[in-house]
Amino acid sequence: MLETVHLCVITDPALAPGRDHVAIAGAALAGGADMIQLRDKTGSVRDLLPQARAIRALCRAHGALFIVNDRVDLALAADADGAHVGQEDLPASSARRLLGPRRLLGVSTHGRAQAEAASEAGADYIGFGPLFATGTKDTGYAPRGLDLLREIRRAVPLPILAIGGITLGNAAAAIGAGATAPAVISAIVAAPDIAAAAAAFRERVAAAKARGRGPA
Ligand code: TZP
Ligand code: MG
Repeated sequence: MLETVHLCVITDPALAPGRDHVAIAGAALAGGADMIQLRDKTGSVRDLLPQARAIRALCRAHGALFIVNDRVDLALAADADGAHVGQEDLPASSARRLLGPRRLLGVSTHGRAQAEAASEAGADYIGFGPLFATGTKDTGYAPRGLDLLREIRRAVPLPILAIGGITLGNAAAAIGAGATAPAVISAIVAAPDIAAAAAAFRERVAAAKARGRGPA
């Protein structure tokens, strides 16, 4: 399932006034997202749990994967498909132990050594970025670019979600350089019509996958 993912949408209510995580996820799924990541840096786990459970149900109904960012406890409590940790969160090996062998573990990476370490620690997929410039998160990293994505594609056997500044205009390039799928926040969540934006991405990614990868 991970290998065939086309579009991961990451929920961020700060970019979608009047919409909560569930509404964002519902619209993204209606447009064709096949992976949702719940990402909330400020809410209490008590408030997030019912939203996570609602997204879990929506994802099941759409046959989509549901991943919780940062919080392995929330992922387990909501019966999510998995959790996604960054370089400053629980170490991947600890997250893997908590999640068990069946749930998915994603790890954010910014370079080749981190990608290889994530793979060795038992990640099921890696996030790689920021691929392009983004205003959504101060990552502390310059844009990593397509050449490094190609290098990581060659070095690591896992699915790669490209993240950071992904737009309708550059998503195909990310796929061509070896990404399995884009992970998108602002270009979809801040769009006036989230479902339509997700549908446009899905189509763009499907077309790029049909064309196959460019030269390594
Ligand atoms: N991690 C690396 S870049 C980023 C995260 C969470 C933000 C991506 O947001 P956008 O709006 O799709 O550039
Ligand atoms: Mg994190």
